[in-house]
Amino acid sequence: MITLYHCMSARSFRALWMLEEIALPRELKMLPFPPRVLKPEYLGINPLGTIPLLLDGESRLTESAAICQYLAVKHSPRALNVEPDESGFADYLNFLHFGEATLTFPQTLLLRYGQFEPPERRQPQVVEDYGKWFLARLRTLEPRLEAAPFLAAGRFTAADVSVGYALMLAEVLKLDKRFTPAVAAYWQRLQQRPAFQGALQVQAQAAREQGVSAQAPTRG
Ligand SMILES: N[C@@H](CCC(=O)N[C@@H](CS)C(=O)NCC(=O)O)C(=O)O
Repeated sequence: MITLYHCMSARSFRALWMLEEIALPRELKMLPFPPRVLKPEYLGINPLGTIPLLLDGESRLTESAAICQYLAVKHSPRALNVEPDESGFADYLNFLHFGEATLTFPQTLLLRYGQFEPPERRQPQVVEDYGKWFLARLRTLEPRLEAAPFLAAGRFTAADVSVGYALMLAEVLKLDKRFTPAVAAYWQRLQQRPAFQGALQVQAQAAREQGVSAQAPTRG
């Protein structure tokens, strides 16, 4: 049985969305955010203190893009995964990692210096600069999404989950109004997926059942 440690709408949402797409049985353990402060015993399970943490037998993963890749390779060959012999394999790997490494990195600076730090430590210039930085990188997807509904191999894959989460976070950060047209349409398409909707419902229900605030810290 897979166990996923998750905070409301945080990067671990990528893993939860994947699990919903594949319909895999799993145990979902909700944590308050940030767990290293509000649930220090979690450091005994994950010394990094970060989420996601996915446990699957002997396997242990703490990187959301790696979890998407792991679940796709293991449980969704030729569907959510793109195989090395398929055209689109390189695009698939590239966008799977682009979602976290290139898109989500600047977003974390907006969260920290726009919302999480106490007012006297906030940095409006960082928020402005890295918001522009994020949107400039996102714009590189526009021609691709004008030509195809998804990022790789002509179908919805784990790469779309990875990038889709960055778009979800962009909405929280109120950057979605500045999406280019094909990116905005893509984001609408992704949100209509039953598994995306299912993941939102599952985390809300699990938060209620486990006594964790259903208010995502990133939605502040
Ligand atoms: N690159 C990692 C980053 C993991 C990460 O930093 N997660 C954040 C939540 S989105 C976290 O746990 N922050 C709490 C902390 O750093 O204490 C991934 O993609 O999963």
